[in-house]
Amino acid sequence: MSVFFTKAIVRAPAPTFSQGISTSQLGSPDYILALHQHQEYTKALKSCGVDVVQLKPASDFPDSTFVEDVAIVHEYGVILTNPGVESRKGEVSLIQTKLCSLYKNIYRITMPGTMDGGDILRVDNHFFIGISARTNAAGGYQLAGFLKKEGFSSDLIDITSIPGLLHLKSGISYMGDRNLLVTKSLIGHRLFANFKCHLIEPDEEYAANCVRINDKVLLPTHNPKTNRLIQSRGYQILELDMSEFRKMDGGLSCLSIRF
Ligand code: CIR
Repeated sequence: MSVFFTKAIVRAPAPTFSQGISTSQLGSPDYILALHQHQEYTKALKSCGVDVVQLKPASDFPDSTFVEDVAIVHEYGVILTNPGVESRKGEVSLIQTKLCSLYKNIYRITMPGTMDGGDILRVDNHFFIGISARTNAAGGYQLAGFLKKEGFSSDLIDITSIPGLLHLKSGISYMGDRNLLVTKSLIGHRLFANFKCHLIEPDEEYAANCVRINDKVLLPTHNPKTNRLIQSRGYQILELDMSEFRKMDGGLSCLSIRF
């Protein structure tokens, strides 16, 4: 289930997109280009065989295109997060009606717990829960408890001292078959000792956030070494230009909730 999906939820960027949070220093995003890139992303999801629910842009929440951060969805239910920055907390109620129409089993991360979905990496029936500037230990333990009730195991992994990692999934992706793509800062971690870890070269670290969906892998453009690495594992790649989302600190995975 962690690489096989039938549905996805996306939300196109709103006209206020450039007012979202950014540390990238890559300049202000071009809104029209961002819309185009988002359409290409949505097409790519569809070509992987998933039904895509497209939510309306939400101008009150400039970061709301990064839907992955507000919910964790698995086959038995949904965990609504409590985003780690004030400006994003309202995004949860924007999406909950849709998710409540799909699942009855809804849990919530509540204060003092905070969590961004970008910190949660599912690997088969196990979840790695990144403790970051956005997800705190209280949120991590709440999630671990909800997951345990549904039969999933989990580990907390502290990334607060790793410079440049906004979320856990900024530095790691699961390709299936026990293969992880991992940045240098995470590769030797004891929690990944039982996996086949493949190093993402330092000059392509943005590509560590890629997405395996069914028989394909979505990968940001201009990462030739990572492209070769993934192809050598036998996966088919769909390259997507993510330039405008990268300017707002967003990666490929954060643009959708896949389930
Ligand atoms: C933020 O700082 O919250 C947004 N500008 C970017 C969020 C990216 N989300 C993700 O990687 N899961």
